[in-house]
Amino acid sequence: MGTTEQYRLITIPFSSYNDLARWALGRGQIPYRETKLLPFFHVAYIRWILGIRGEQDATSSPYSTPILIQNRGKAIHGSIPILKTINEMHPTPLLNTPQSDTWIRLFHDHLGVAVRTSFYFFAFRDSRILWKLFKNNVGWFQYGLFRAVHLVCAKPIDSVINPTEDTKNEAKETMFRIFDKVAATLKKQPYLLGDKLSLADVVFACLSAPLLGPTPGYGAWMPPYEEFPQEFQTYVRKLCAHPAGRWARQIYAE
Ligand SMILES: N[C@@H](CCC(=O)N[C@@H](CS)C(=O)NCC(=O)O)C(=O)O
Repeated sequence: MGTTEQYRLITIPFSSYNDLARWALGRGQIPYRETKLLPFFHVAYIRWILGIRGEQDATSSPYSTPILIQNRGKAIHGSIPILKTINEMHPTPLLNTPQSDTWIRLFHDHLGVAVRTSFYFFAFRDSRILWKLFKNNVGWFQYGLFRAVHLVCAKPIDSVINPTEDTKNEAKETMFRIFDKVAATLKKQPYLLGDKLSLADVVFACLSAPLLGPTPGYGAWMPPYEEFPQEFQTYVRKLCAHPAGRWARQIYAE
């Protein structure tokens, strides 16, 4: 990778899809600047200031984050394309790639969404947690603007960003179903694809991180778990104690 290349990462900072991109850049030792955006503002910024529109997929809009922009203007849209590009561009591949796609699809399409839904359900419902999360992750101007807009349009904003009780319950089931599947595979081998670390392992560990904390090294400020309701605390304790959760924490720490 050329040393003159400058990289800029556009994020909604607390999302684990974005942490996956940060992980890849860190692992590839690629210096970058992060532009951190709050939900809704990300659409305006990506669409009208950057003029970028990505592919819509099952889990997000055409303006979803992360987006990696190179100084020549090329934009890579999406956590998995960013991870794969960095892996391939590096002089020696960082990770094994063969046959990881089935796992990666499962984690990207289902695990990441279940983590996002679970975390946002509990964090966004409690305004003290929500405002702390926003305040500690972006600059004062963006935070103040969001609060001002929220004063006038709280209802429509909350109806878009707050998951429902039903989707939260489905997300919890998905989490344990995927954790059980991962743990069953790890009974036979140390990593998901055999005896070497692969992209699939990293995607699992990074996308799960917000529910396996505190995870030192997470690239955004996250509210302490003690401030969340009991239901959330019991849920994350179970995930952390699950064999797949213990294994993911190890991978994440490496
Ligand atoms: N397919 C995307 C999913 C990422 C994703 O869901 N990002 C969320 C983070 S909260 C997002 O930006 N959502 C806003 C949107 O879809 O406009 C990827 O892998 O990067």
